[in-house]
Amino acid sequence: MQKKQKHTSALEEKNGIPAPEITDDSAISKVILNRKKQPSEQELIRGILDSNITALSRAITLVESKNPKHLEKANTIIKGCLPYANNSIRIGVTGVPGVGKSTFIEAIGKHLISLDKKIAVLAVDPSSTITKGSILGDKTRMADLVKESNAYIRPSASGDSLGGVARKTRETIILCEAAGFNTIIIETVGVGQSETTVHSMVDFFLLLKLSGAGDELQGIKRGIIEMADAIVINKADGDNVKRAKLAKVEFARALHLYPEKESSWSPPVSMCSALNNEGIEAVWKMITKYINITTKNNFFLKKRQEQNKFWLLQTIEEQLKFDFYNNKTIKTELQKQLKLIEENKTTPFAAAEDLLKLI
Ligand SMILES: Nc1nc2c(ncn2[C@@H]2O[C@H](COP(=O)(O)OP(=O)(O)OP(=O)(O)O)[C@@H](O)[C@H]2O)c(=O)[nH]1
Ligand SMILES: [Mg+2]
Repeated sequence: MQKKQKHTSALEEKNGIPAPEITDDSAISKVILNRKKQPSEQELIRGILDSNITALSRAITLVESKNPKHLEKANTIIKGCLPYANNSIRIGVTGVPGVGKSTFIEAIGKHLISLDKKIAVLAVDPSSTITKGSILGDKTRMADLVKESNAYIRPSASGDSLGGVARKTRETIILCEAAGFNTIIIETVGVGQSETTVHSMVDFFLLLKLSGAGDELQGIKRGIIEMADAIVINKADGDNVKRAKLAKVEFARALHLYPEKESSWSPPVSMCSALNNEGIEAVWKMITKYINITTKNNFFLKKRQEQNKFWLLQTIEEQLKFDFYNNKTIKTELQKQLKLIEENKTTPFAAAEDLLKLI
């Protein structure tokens, strides 16, 4: 009750936007919870601002939909929620399949809940764009977190392109923040392009590593190390502790070779056992330290602004591509040009030029 009043007055005070005109609380919840009825955009906005999880989930489903009508609704909801977004710490967790990302997120998530935080866990999963599966699909690795009322776990959206999935995730972050989740954790597999995408939407980017796989520095993409704000060696338990310590030294040495970051933060290397809940608190302390330092030197805000600019351009690109490939004339002409290419009657460049001239 108190929360809603805060929302309403903040909205009106800050932006002069009138709050959604709904007065009867029980009616709203009933409408939202009644799955047969489609709640209006205003009802969903109000529900989200009231931290109603059903409203949040329904809004995210609209964001993820391919139906243009749903997307229009989703846009209205996002706009309505935007004044309340931004007030969170966004953390990206990456690492190869099986490194323990989900286990780690569950462990740190539980710690955060003990600190009275509200956390939302999302995923960007490049494989799901192909298989329509999801790395958080079964939620089995977060069995405890799922039960917490202060945690919201949303399996990754599927889509035709990473760009599309990324956009949906960005919008989902906004909705979760408006619903009062103040810590957003995004899991992504450290293969392909997804980590670059996630890096561009979080404040802190954490790379989980394993030890004991031969030469520690082999097979690590330089780019990911460069993006990392911290490297945490997971599964530092049992027989593995010694190797984990060695890996820690190796990684610290490797990180030393990179130039100082604009944030003036030197990415540290630490160890943990997500399974045994060891070293998790220390990771959170480290993230807090990062937030403090970068808030003071203004890098935190600057990074978010840069990310917003990047996303503006990214969205334009996605939209142009979408409009292009869904244009009827283009669709027909594209088939013709593909055939001509098969028959060696044109070059890819000439074909592209011809097609682009059509718009
Ligand atoms: N010994 C040990 N095992 C762990 C630890 N963390 C995770 N595991 C195990 O490693 C396996 C993979 O863990 P997940 O958390 O699913 O790994 P993930 O990185 O999320 O995997 P994907 O989502 O498939 O990319 C599971 O069997 C976990 O129990 C740890 O700290 N120590
Ligand atoms: Mg996982």
